[in-house]
Amino acid sequence: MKNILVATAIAFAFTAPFAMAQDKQTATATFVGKDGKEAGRASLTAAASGGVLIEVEVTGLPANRWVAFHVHETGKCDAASHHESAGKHFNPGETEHGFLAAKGPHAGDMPNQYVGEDGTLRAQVFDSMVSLDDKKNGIRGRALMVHANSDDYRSQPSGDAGDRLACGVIE
Ligand SMILES: [Cu+2]
Repeated sequence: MKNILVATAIAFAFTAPFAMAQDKQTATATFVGKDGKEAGRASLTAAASGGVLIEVEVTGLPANRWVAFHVHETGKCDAASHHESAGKHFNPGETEHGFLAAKGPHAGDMPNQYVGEDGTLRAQVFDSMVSLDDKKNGIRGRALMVHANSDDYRSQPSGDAGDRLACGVIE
């Protein structure tokens, strides 16, 4: 009897992580602000025909302005490094940055978003160039980034978007 219980416990220990594995069609991100404190969340949902819908709410941003919003290549949000830890834009196609660049855009490029009077960014953004699967354009394990300035959609390598104010690893 004792042996059966041990065997059951071992089997559970091995199967539990798979049972709890995240739905492949969805992901979440928790943002870390400039000060290292939690600054918001995002929910990501993969579309059946490709692309990912991103619903985002980030607080503590400069009010009444347009800010850049990108996917960066490294899923590491370290406020002490001013979120430089997240690396460059996610760019699996090795293209240029910007919707208005001749050889753009990066897969991680997304349109500027507006921060309201309360310093909170609330948006729903669709990036048709990325996925949540294991393919080359998969963004799970990478980072969402909100910048201090708007993206000019042309300047290399990152649209002259300024400081990195909030960063969230896509999990
Ligand atoms: Cu960026």
